[in-house]
Amino acid sequence: MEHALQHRERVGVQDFVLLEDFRSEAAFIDNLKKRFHENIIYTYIGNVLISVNPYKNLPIYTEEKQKLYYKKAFFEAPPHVFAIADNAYRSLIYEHREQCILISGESGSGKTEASKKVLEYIAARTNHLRHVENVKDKLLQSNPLLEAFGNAKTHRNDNSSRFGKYMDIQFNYEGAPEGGHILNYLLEKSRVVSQMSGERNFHIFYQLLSGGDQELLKHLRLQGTPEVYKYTTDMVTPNSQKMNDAEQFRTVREAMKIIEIAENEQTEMFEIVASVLHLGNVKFVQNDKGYAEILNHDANSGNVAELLKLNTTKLREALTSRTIEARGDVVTTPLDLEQAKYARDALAKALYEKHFRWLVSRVNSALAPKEKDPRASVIGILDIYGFEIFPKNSFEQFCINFCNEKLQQLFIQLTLKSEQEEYLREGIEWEPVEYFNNIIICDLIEERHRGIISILDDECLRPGDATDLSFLEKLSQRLDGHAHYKSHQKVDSRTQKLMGRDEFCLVHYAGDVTYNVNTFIEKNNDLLFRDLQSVMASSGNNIAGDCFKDLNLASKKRPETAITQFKNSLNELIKILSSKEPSYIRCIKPNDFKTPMHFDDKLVSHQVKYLGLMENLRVRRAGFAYRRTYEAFLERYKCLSPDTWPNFRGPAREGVQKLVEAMRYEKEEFRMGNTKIFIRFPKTLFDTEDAYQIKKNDIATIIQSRWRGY
Ligand code: AD9
Ligand code: MG
Repeated sequence: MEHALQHRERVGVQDFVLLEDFRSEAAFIDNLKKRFHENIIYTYIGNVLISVNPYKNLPIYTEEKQKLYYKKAFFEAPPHVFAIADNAYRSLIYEHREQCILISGESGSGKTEASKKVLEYIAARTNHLRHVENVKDKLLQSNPLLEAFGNAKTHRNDNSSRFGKYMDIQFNYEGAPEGGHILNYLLEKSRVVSQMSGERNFHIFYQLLSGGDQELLKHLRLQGTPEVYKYTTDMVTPNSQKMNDAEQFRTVREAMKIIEIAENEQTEMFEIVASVLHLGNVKFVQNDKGYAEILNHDANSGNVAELLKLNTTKLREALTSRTIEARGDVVTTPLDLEQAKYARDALAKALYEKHFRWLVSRVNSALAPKEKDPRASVIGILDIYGFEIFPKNSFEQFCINFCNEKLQQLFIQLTLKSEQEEYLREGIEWEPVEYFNNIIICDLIEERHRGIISILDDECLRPGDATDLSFLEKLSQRLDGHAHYKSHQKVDSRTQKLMGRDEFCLVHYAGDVTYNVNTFIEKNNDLLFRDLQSVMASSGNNIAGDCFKDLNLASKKRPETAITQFKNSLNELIKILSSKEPSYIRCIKPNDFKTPMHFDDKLVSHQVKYLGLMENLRVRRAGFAYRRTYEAFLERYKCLSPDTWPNFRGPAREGVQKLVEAMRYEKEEFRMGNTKIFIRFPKTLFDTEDAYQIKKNDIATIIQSRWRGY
């Protein structure tokens, strides 16, 4: 038999709180690595779960393993995503506190897989309950469906989510799931028209081309392989991948069935997907006046018009000219080649993105509970892109990193700050832990009238000659000297290179990121020419028509810019999350090669830093794991001492004092606050709980026997 010490030497500690050298990052990483090589991918920091992507299937998600976590406290079974799910579920059902599970980590670290495991666990966990027909299937099947349309192969992840997702699972008073709701964030729509070499467009294009049956493909006027279509041509798809795509297509169709998307709706969806492919192949020629034209026999624009039931001539006109209203006059100006290509790509992106939004709302209507339930409560799961630092960072990275600043701020508020404030309030003696509050960076980005977003919006709305560079100029004028802003005259601290003239750098909580302002204005304006909008609104394809109808063409008011929309939806999200009790899953990617058993210390160290794990551990170590009000504690555990059973007459605090004496708590195990008892180690509380369970069973026997008249 292996000695306990040897075992610990081999597999490390399951909670970093138990690490002797808890201030050392090297020891932290060593512990993760040891466990990783033993195929143990989960470790706690208190109630935060750290997960390292194993890049292989481990036998840890079976039904048996699931059962291991039913109603279990954290220390009673090895760390696991199921434990997080079970705790959240129990807190919701028994203590009536709404929950959210926040999953973060960089691309490929395992966030989406973790979120699916939570969902699967909850589905299994509630099997014994009378449940609403099909609702679990719908919840589970929403994943493959949305992934087909919203995920793509990237360098970092073969199944990378290109949108952020927050999903509420709604439970009835019995604890059975009765519905759900999804919010989606910022689909990376630029991927529709171009991808980095070696990456792919969204899965659905390839799935449809490889898996669609002859009849469907004929109807969609699609022939051949992805290489034929400009938007999917960049990567040659190997045969094995094609088979996989075809297989996935069957899964998607199955999911559509379960979500109850009718056959005719499905056809309309595929007509839209196919139209995007045809649009990409629309070619423009230059006429003798130097303007763009689409040849009459161009089959691609004809296909789009046919599939979306549009007037072909109107579509061609809208792709090659632009109507502008100036002082009451309506003027139509022809587009040159560049402008026409821009208009075509803008239409493809808009069509795809609006269709994706439509799909999410379609899934939501399938997940909506049949009746309004005033007693419903929810567990939310957030699976959102992690912090990104690429060699070249653009508008998208700016949005994503802003999102991460906001989530870090929420983390600080929900854990670090509130933790320290509570000790203060309760008069508990303790050593404050230093932590960096990133609110200063959030303000730098989003403060009204002064922040980067305001400056960008002002520049976008300014009539005349606003350019990316004039935006950068304004940034530097207004923000130079800010501790977290570096203008392009400075040196990039990460690469030690002088920044380019079109770059600025933000000192994020997770590190310095240099952004290139190129296309900021265009992406933020997110303009689709009106002519294209009104053509699309006339589409006889119901979904496409619906997608574009909402846009109020008559309104003179400018629509909100992309970044302001994003900011607003993010602040909504933060509001939702703040009202819930959070659990955290922090995902780590062990290597850049998507391979098992390879643990890259440097890569992991970087993630440990920007996930703030060392800080997290320091706060946790310094603090008390559990706390309860004296009243609640006394009420639950009063049977554990004759002094307090069956009732204690006097202040609850004194009752609890009697209880801890009876339980022989050691001095360092607990503190008595103003209104609560604080317990330092989880085990202390669990021992107490065990004693309570034993006693409770005794008492139940006594009461039962009395009742039976024995
Ligand atoms: V991205 O930001 O959406 O690009 P994620 O979501 O963090 O990213 P994902 O969950 O998609 O990463 O995981 C990437 C791949 O790693 C998966 O497709 C699996 O092949 C692999 N993976 C992740 N977690 C596990 C796991 N627990 N067990 C086995 C895993 N494989
Ligand atoms: Mg993902």
